[in-house]
Amino acid sequence: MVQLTAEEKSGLTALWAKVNVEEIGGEALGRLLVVYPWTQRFFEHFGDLSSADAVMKNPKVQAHGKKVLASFGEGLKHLDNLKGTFATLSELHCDKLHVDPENFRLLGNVLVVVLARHFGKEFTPELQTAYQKVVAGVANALAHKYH
Ligand code: HEG
Repeated sequence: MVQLTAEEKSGLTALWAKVNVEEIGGEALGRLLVVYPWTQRFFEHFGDLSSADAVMKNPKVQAHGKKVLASFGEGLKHLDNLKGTFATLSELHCDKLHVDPENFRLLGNVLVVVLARHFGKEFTPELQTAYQKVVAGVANALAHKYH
């Protein structure tokens, strides 16, 4: 459950309209793989991840980051039903991909850092709190079907 005021919701949505999903998604996933290198084990089939530079420039990392962030953006449209929205993806990450759900939290936090870096002062403390709530809610929803 994500508890947001009407102001937080409108702020989130307004900022999201300015997010370049390809750029921010690629950077967030790339930074996850660089900062927490053990997460690379899920992406060994993506090719060269041998250095930070290689990770950040890897086209498969970029493309997958875009896909992940687009999916996250769908969640923003369904803030009152994140568990339902992410149920199928939760099953996929658990049963087929075997991704430890802790990684959803790590990625969420990296995403907040990347947004802060891109938007500077526009990413006010209030917006940051709102985004922190949402990434926590999405991570929780993605972990919901784990058994
Ligand atoms: Mg996941 C595939 C969404 C975090 C590892 N992820 C996918 C797909 C989506 C998605 C939409 C494609 C599913 C399909 O093909 O049907 N992922 C998604 C979200 C979030 C997330 C919304 C968190 C916000 N994923 C995540 C994390 C990891 C991970 C943290 C691992 C550290 N995802 C992962 C892998 C695949 C997907 C290994 C398959 C990639 C491939 O081989 O193409």
